[in-house]
Amino acid sequence: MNHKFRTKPRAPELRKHQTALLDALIAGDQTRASEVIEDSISKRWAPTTIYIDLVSHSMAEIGALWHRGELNISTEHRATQIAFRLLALVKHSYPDGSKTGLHAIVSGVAGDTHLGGALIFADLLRFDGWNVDFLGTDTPNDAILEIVKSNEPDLLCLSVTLSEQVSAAAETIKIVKSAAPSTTIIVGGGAINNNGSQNSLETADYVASDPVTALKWTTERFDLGISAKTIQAMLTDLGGRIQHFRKEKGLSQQQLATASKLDRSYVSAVEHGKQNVSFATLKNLSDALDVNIVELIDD
Ligand code: B12
Repeated sequence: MNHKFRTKPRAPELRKHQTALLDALIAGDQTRASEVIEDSISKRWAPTTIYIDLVSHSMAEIGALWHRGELNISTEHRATQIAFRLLALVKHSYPDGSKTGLHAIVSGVAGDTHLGGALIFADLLRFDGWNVDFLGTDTPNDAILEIVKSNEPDLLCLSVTLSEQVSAAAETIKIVKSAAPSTTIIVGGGAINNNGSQNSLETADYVASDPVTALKWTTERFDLGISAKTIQAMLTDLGGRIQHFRKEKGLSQQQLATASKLDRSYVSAVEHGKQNVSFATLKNLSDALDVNIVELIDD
């Protein structure tokens, strides 16, 4: 995944954030909920961790509490609206990935009014450099077909939450595959967890409940792995990451250059992706920035 923030929290720290977020959402405390998310952003947790292990996890807990009658509908609705704002906060705090030139359409199927899952998958594709049209929820089949025919996307992603909505997804796949057979279709969402629901979706190219697995699949299917990247694109991304960490530490280019025994002009060229740096230089830079070398090169 092409972004500059990729640390993984330890299990106890993640649990602490999960509890704090759930409490804030139940209390309807937007400020406290945002603080939890801002803290994880400041710790450079990967967007997938924040989206899935924090926000999505809390929404599932809220759903379970509501289902058991331990939470009323207004509290669930309020928590959901806060959660959407949190997702927007995460989205705007992380850069989109380098452009792949590929286009995806993401939508909830007809009858499904659950927005969160589709929204998360749309954002994760954007972080991977996809150009995404996000249609929201409950999109009728003919509307999906119309936009597929006019925009000819590389990928159509359908989100389906309830098992009774799986037939709507199957119908969408049928009409899209007959009108635009080259469109790759992925189906995901809560309904996919229910055993057996996949059978009627066998004409989809990929069916997954876990968005990270689905992203990995798209990377392979569209050959977007590291080997597909040019050296220039890799150097540009490396330079961007070095600049990000330098600014985060409040260092000038001169200060970083001095600390890593380099010229200021060399550091400037590195940050602009104009230097094919050696491993030794990279080691000096990572030491001076006090970050793991992997964080500089990992895509
Ligand atoms: C908020 C909410 C609502 C809101 C939705 C508001 C909105 N604008 O989104 C409202 C109040 C409208 C609602 C309505 C209903 N809901 Co509701 N809802 C929820 C709740 C609490 C949170 C949903 C959410 O945002 N989750 C967070 C997202 C991120 O999770 P997610 O959708 O599962 O998505 C993840 C994965 O599935 C996956 N994914 C999702 N889409 C895609 C797509 C692709 C391509 C891929 C690869 C992956 C992927 O990635 C996401 C991240 O991990 C859930 C609880 C839960 N477990 O989620 C119940 C829940 C989904 N709802 C439920 C029910 C029963 C209903 C109603 C039938 C209630 C009713 N009697 O009216 C209606 C049905 C409405 C409809 N026709 O769709 C049940 C479903 C049970 C089931 N499996 O059948 C749940 C699980 C609650 C529960 N524990 O019982 N709901």
